[in-house]
Amino acid sequence: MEVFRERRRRLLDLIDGVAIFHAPAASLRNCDVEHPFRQSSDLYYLTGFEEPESVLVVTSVHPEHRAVMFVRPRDQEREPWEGPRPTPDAVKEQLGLDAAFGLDDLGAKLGDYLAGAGRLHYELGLDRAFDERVIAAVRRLRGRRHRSSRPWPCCIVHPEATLHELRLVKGEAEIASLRRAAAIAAAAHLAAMRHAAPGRHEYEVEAALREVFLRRGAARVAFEPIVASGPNATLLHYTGNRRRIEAGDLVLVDAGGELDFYASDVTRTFPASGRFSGPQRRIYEVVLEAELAAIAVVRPGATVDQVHDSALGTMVRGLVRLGLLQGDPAELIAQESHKRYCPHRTSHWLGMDVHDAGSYFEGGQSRALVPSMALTVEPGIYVSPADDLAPAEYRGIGVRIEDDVLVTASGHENLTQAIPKGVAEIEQACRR
Ligand SMILES: [Mn+2]
Repeated sequence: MEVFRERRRRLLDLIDGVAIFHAPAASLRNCDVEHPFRQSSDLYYLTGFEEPESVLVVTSVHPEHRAVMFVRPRDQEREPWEGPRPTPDAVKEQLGLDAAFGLDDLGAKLGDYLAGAGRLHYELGLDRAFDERVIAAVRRLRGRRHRSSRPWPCCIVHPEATLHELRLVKGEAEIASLRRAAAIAAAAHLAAMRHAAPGRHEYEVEAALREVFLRRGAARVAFEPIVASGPNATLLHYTGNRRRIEAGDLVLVDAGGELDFYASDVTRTFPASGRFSGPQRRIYEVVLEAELAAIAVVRPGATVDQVHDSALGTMVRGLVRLGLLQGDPAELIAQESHKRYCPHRTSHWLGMDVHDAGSYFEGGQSRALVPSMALTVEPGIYVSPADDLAPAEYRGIGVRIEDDVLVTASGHENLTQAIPKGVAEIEQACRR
């Protein structure tokens, strides 16, 4: 509980006014089956509370309260099915709040909490129905501006400017969770390398990944696993996972588990039959060189752009060397000719969300890294099977290599270092 209280205290230092965070409702999958519920990262970060539809109000303007929650009321009909819901009193006690109410009180009380706040910290657009309630409360306060001198929330600020700044720099407990999530990703990727073989299906490799994640205590995968064999590896977000793996295929596996609400996100690309072909190995070595060069840049003070530029420069020089691009590497990058083969950026923040909260720019400049940020490094080269301009031997090859990297005081720590990625290591791990 103390860690969540401390986070709310730190948020209060950043807000002047009121912040509202709310959990989604359980959502319908089909007929009367629901999607598994997963708490909102912002709400969990501040409370550790996992109930759907909960609303947290953090306020610096209320005379007595700083943190208040509204929770689903008890429901006699549902409880035999879902178990008892915690009462507001229990929630107040458990979470160390100043007050807690049933959600049915939200309409009446929201205006009271917003009154006097010149700023409302709230993420518009996540949930239109909830937006309506918040906007209605704001408009009612504005309607009183003739008779009340108290500020009303004329300014609505996205949490990127406040809470997400806190989430971007990880605390000790968060780093420990990221490490554990990285360790289960390592075990899962090794299992995938052992399972992938000509004649097996992509979904059988997916099953091997999921088995490790679940068995090692991940509540769920951090995102739908990608198991892309052969030409499927050139589709960036392929998640069909139905194809039969053929001899001579590369298999690209992009998968991570979510442990204690923290994600891992790792990609490895390996030969199904245990040995790279010549063209596969040449592309692979370019991507590997780029990934190592980019990781080497990660240290306090380096920018996200510098990490990306290091990877991209290495890949474009490699693509020229292999005859996939012709010309001066710097000019090719300036003209964006690389996008044919290297269409995506190199990094994203990693944390509770696999593409974690936090802005990538600061004062119009690429953001400088500071210790305890976590990011992925994941360059890739993808040659479409239909690319008539590419030498035939490279068509249909897709390679991405991705690790999870923590910025440390002296440089970086690769949290997923243990997963094979050198050519010889990979070939060995794939041979059963
Ligand atoms: Mn990623």
